[in-house]
Amino acid sequence: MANPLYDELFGHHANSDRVFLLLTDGTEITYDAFLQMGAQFANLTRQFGLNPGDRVAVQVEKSPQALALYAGCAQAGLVFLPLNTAYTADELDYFIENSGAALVICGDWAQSRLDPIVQRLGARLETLNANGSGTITAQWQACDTTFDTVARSADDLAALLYTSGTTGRSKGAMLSQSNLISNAKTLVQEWHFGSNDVLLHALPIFHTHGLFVATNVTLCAGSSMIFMPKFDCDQVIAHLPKATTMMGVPTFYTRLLDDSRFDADLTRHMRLFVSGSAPLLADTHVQFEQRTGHKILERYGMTETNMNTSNPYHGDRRAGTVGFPLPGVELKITDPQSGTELGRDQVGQIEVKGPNVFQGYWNMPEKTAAELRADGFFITGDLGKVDADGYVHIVGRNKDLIISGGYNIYPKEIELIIDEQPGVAESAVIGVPHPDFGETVVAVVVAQSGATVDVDHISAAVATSLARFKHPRLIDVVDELPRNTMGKVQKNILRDIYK
Ligand code: MCA
Ligand code: AMP
Repeated sequence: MANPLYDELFGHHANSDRVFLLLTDGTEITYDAFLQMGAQFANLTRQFGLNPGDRVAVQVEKSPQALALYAGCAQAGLVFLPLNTAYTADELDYFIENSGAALVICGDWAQSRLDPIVQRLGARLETLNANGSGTITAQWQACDTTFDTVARSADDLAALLYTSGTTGRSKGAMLSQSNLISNAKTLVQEWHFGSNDVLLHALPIFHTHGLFVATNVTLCAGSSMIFMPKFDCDQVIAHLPKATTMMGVPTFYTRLLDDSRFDADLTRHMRLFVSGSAPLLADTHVQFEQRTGHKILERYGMTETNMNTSNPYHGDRRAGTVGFPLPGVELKITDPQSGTELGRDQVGQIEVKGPNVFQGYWNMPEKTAAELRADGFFITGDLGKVDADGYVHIVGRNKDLIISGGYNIYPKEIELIIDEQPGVAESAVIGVPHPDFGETVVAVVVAQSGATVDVDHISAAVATSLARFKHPRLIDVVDELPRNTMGKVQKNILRDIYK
């Protein structure tokens, strides 16, 4: 029966003995072996009583089995909900409750903290560890390696990915099957992926970049991936000779450039390096070309939209730009106040429309309406312009967002916790330049009159609630925050002071 996502990305590899995953210990996993794992998981979900459309929340370390959960969900018509392994119990509680996930899969390390949450919410908890062990493994190994693919339509939901919001509450971006398929096909074409490609995959698989860009493109093209547990410079340098392409966040490339072994010889055989998720400094682009002779191809995307623009494969890859709208994607620059479209070289908010644009936020119609216009244009919250040659430049953000090492951090989420702490009158959380992560988090705190603020207490409170990558690296107590005449905190002044 038809299930476009499964058929287009996975199903056509059935019985293929081509290598899909190359692990760092030399193990090779064929497409067929991978699909069998996925089918076993799909069978298991049926035994668990899950029905098409149910959400499966997954907070597990990167492994072939973890990726097979995605294949199994696609085949069984379940909605895949991957979660950052850094998220704390507080964060997970919200995602599980908000999504109404029927099944939650986590590593052994997270079981005790998730148990009370899933019990309260009436979900089922299973475990899967990085080495493939876990409560789920024995059960799925007893399952059939074939599964009758559940019929779905291209409009059905394939995945729910949570993205933080300016109000501090995360929103589940609903991605349909056709959102994912259309983008994967476009990227395969635009970046010339073929079955002979070997992608070096060092990204996490719980976000769009590692899952829907890197993995879906590989699946769509029938290529192979060198599947690394995480980014590690030594490992990347050791395995690069077997790769033809690599995708990464800017931090990957700056870390590689800091290593003298990364040079033209090591990369001579490579055909493509792609960067995204955060701005690639023009300086990094230039340094990379000088060192290796390769021009990094920078592209621009979002959780809500997958990829929107890309520098050209053939043609001039311009540093400091994110290239042209992808085929089928309309992009316009509008005035943030009036919504009127602006002309070439004028800076405004970036809006996009196309088959890649999501279906709205899960159970949040008012947030959907605020960002997704009735005519299909999505207001990205990024500020940019289109230059005379048609290249898109991202020049800033209309949303209060920090991007650290490719992870998004919404200041409001941190401010809400700091403001609740004893003696705190108010706080402002900002991003400041960081040589490794691009940006890092600084919290500026004002004490209530006559009170003293305990910075260690604030750190501990933030650590209890929020993932490590969101923790302020500096908490500074000041007398007052700079404000404009309207009384709004001027974060630009704070950014200048703390940079
Ligand atoms: C780890 N830490 C971080 C980050 N990662 N802190 C801030 N920002 C981060 N990104 C913490 C660790 O918990 C650790 O804490 C300390 O910083 C140093 O860790 P380190 O070992 O240096 O980090 P790492 O494990 O090497 O990780 C850095 C990384 C990783 C490799 C850059 O963050 C990463 O893989 N980032 C990729 C993110 C990504 O895939 N984004 C795509 C989102 P402690 O102090 O306790 O030791 S999708 C997206 O944005 C859109 C759609 C798009 O366009 O792609
Ligand atoms: P997320 O919603 O977590 O997927 O993050 C999407 C955001 O990352 C975008 O709205 C941009 O602000 C940022 N982003 C992604 N790619 C780029 C890029 N190439 N240059 C600058 N910012 C980027």
